Amino acid sequence: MTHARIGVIGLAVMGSNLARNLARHGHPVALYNRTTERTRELVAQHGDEGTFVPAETPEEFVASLERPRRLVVMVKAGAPTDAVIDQFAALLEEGDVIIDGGNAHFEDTRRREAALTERGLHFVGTGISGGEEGALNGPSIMPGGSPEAYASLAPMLEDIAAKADDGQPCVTHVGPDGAGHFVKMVHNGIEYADMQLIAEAYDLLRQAGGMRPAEIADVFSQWNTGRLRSYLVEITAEVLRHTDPETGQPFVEIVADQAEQKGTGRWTVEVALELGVPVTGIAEAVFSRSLSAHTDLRSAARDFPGPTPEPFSESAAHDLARAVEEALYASKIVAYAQGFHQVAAGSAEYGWDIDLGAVAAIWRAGCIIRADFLDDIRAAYAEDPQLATLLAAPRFAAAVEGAQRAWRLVVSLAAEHGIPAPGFSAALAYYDALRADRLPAALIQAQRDFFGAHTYRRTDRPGVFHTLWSEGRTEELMGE
Ligand code: NBP
Repeated sequence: MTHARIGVIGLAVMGSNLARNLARHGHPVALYNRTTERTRELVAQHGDEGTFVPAETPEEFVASLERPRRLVVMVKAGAPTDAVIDQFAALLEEGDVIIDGGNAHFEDTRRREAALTERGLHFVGTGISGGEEGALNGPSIMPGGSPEAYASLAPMLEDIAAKADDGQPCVTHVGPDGAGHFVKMVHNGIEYADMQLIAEAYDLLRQAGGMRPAEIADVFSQWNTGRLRSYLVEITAEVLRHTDPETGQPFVEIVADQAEQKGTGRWTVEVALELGVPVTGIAEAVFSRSLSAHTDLRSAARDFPGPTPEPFSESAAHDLARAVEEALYASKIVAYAQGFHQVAAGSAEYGWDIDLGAVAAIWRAGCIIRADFLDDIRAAYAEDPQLATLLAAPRFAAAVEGAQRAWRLVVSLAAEHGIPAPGFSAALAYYDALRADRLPAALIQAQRDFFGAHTYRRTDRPGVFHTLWSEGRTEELMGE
C-alpha cells in the first residue's frame, strides 16, 4: 500500500485544489471527504497529476498516512471543523499533526490547539489566502502552532506556496497557537481597507472627474505600472473595462451597489477594539459595506440636500487623477500601518513574537493583497525591526510628505462635491492625529473628571488629579 506524506480532509474547492497542488509537487496525498463522490471525482478528473491515495472511511484515511501523520482539514469553518477534528483526533497517535487550513477565528484555534496539545497532538491553525486559484497554483500560507510541527511541514508548504519575485516561498512560521489565523484575519481586514480605498478613488474620478469606467480603467492600468502595482489595482482595471454583455453598459454600473461581507473584516475590527488598536481604515471599510447594504436608510435619505459643484474640465480631470493617485497611496500606507500595528499588538498580547517583516514578506505573492508595496514594508522592517509605526519608516514618511498636499486636496474636494470618501478622510485624520502636538483628548479627560470623577494627569507635574468642580479646588490623589 502506498503511504501518503500528507492527507487532505474536505475536498470542496479549496481542499481539492490544495491536494492537487501538493500532488503536483510530488507529495503523495491521501484524500477523504464526507461525501465520497467528491473524492472519486477528484481522482477521476485529476488522478494523473500526481499520487493520490483516496479513502472512503476516516480509518482507511488515517491508515494510509506515513508517521507522524499530517492531516490538513479544509472543511467549513466553525462547527464542521470541530466535528472533523474530534472525529480524526480519536484515531491519531502522539506526535501526529492536524492542520486547519480553514478560515477559523484565532480564538477557536487557540482553544483547539490547547485541547489537542493535552492529547499529545500538534495543531497547526493555518491561514491560507489566494482563493481557489491560489490553493492550486500557490497561496500565501500563514501557519501557527508549535515550531516542531512547522518543521515537519515546512518542506511541503514551501513547495506549494506562492513564490515572491526574489524566489522566496510565501510561507513562514508566524508564531505559536493562533498566530497564523490572527495574521490571516488582519490580512483580510487590510484587504477590506484596500478595496474601500480603491473604490473611493474610482468614485471620485467617476463623480467629480466625470470620467467613464473605461477611462478610469486606463488610469488604474497606468497606476499599476507604478508604486501602486498590485493584484487589486490590476483586477480593478479589468473589472472597469468589462462591458455587460446583456445591456452593453459598463459592467460596474449594472452591479447593485450593496456590498456583502463574510465576517473576517468584522472580526478584525472587533479584535482591534478589544486590543485598543485604532484600525480606522478597516473599520470604515467594514461600516461602508454595512451602510451600502442599508437600502432602507439610503432611500429615506435620497432627497437630503447636497452641494451642486461645477463639473470638471477634461484637463482638470487629468490633474484629479494624479492627485487621487497620491491620496490613494498615502491612505494605503496608513491602512497598512494600522494593520501591522494590530499584528504587533496581538503578538504582544498573546506572546507570539511575530516577525512583522516576515509577515510582509509572505504577503508579497499568492494572497489577495499581494503587491510590490509589501516588499517595501518588508524592507522597512528589515531596516528597523523596532519601528513604532510604518509611517515612521523613512521611505513611507517621504512618500506621505510628498503626497500630502494632493491628499488634503482630494479629501476637501470630496467634501465639497458631497462624495463620501470615508477611507481617505479617516486615513488623513489618523495621520494628523498622530502628528498633532496636542489632541483634544485633554478636553475629554477634563469632561470625564467633571461628570464622573475619572481623574486626569497634568502636563506640568506627575501624579493623578481630580478637581472638586463645585469648589474649584484640585486634589492630588495618591497611587494610580
Ligand atoms: P466549504 O467551506 O464550502 O466547505 C465544504 C466542505 O466541508 C466539504 O468538503 C464538506 O463535505 C465539508 N463539510 C461540511 Br460543510 N460539514 C462537514 C462535516 N460536519 N463533516 C465533514 N465534512 C464537512 O469549502 P471551501 O470553500 O473549499 O473552503 C474550505 C475552508 O477553506 C473553509 O474553512 C473556508 O473558509 C476556507 N477558505 C476558503 C477560501 C475560498 O476562497 N473559498 C479561501 C481561503 C480559505 P461534503 O462534501 O460532504 O458536504
